[in-house]
Amino acid sequence: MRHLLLATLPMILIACSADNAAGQNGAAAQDRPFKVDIMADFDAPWAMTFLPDGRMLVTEKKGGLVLYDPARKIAIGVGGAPAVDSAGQGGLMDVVLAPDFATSGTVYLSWSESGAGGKGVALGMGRLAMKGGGAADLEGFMTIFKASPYVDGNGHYSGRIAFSPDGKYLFFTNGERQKFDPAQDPKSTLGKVLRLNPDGAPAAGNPLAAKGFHPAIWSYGHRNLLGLAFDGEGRLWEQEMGPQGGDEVNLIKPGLNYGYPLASNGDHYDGRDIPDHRPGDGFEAPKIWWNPSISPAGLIHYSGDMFPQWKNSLFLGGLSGQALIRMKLDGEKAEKADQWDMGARIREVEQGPDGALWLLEDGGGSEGRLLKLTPQ
Ligand SMILES: [Ca+2]
Ligand SMILES: [Ca+2]
Repeated sequence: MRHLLLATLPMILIACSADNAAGQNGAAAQDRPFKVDIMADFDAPWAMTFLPDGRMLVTEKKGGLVLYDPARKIAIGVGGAPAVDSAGQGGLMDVVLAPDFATSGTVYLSWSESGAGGKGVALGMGRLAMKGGGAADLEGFMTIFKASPYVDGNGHYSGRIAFSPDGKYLFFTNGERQKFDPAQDPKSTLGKVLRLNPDGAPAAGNPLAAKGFHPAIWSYGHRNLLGLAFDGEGRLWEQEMGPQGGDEVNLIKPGLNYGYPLASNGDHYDGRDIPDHRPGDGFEAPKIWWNPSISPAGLIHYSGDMFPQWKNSLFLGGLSGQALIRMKLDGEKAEKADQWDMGARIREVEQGPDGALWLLEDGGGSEGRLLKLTPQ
């Protein structure tokens, strides 16, 4: 049963198979420190986030926002989410709770839409409210920021959201929309990490505003930024899908230029060379890169107790790489640690309240599964 087709029903029991994903991958399961339980199946899910009570919100590419209760395996379609343009790489994208969610109920979403000039990624907020009969709504939803400019095409929206640990700032990623040069354009928000106030206005004191850059810009020279996470010591880490052979994990510092499309350890898909990162070239080099590409998706910093050996690690999923990837942090250093074949495109990673690791696959038609990883 596909819950999205029944999104108008207030409560839908997700039918999910009792198959064991670990078994599906045969002998590889023995090499893993985790077992995999299949919890639910969504329609091309994109992102998830946990509520304080253990339920989660899941976005689906075509625009569905789902409130899912893992304890009861019940999913509710949430009303009030914005209309999306889901062509190509577009859709309903990230979902993140406000730092004061426990009292405000505020939820942030990002999505792609059509507008003046073409298409772009937008950011909005609303209040999650439970209604009678088990229904849920986002009340008072409003758009608070839009990428600029909107341009034609259906790719590289990015749209990741992360709050600073002090809760004062909302960091938001805008992709370069497969247009290359906007990543270096000081007036455009494309190909940038942005720092906003929680109401969506550019934060005061951003590092390049006095030099005439768009006031929201925190760092620039990025391509398709599909993961953003703070570590336990307040550093901001970002991952981006690079050109061929140039996927990156970057340590984001204010005002720096990360090089795209002037420097990349990969090269253009049409074969044209892009100079690799070199010391002294004026561009900030990635801490980790992949060649061949793994097509990274999602990013978390692990702080849980369930897998103590994973403390102070970053995790991301691989789309073309069909993997779960762990990286080990040591201050400003990062290195590749583990890469486990998951046999499916992994779109999103989250840490659950008890320290379990949760993954979302990328597809529809029973290929958009929610997986829970716990110790073997
Ligand atoms: Ca998430
Ligand atoms: Ca290169």
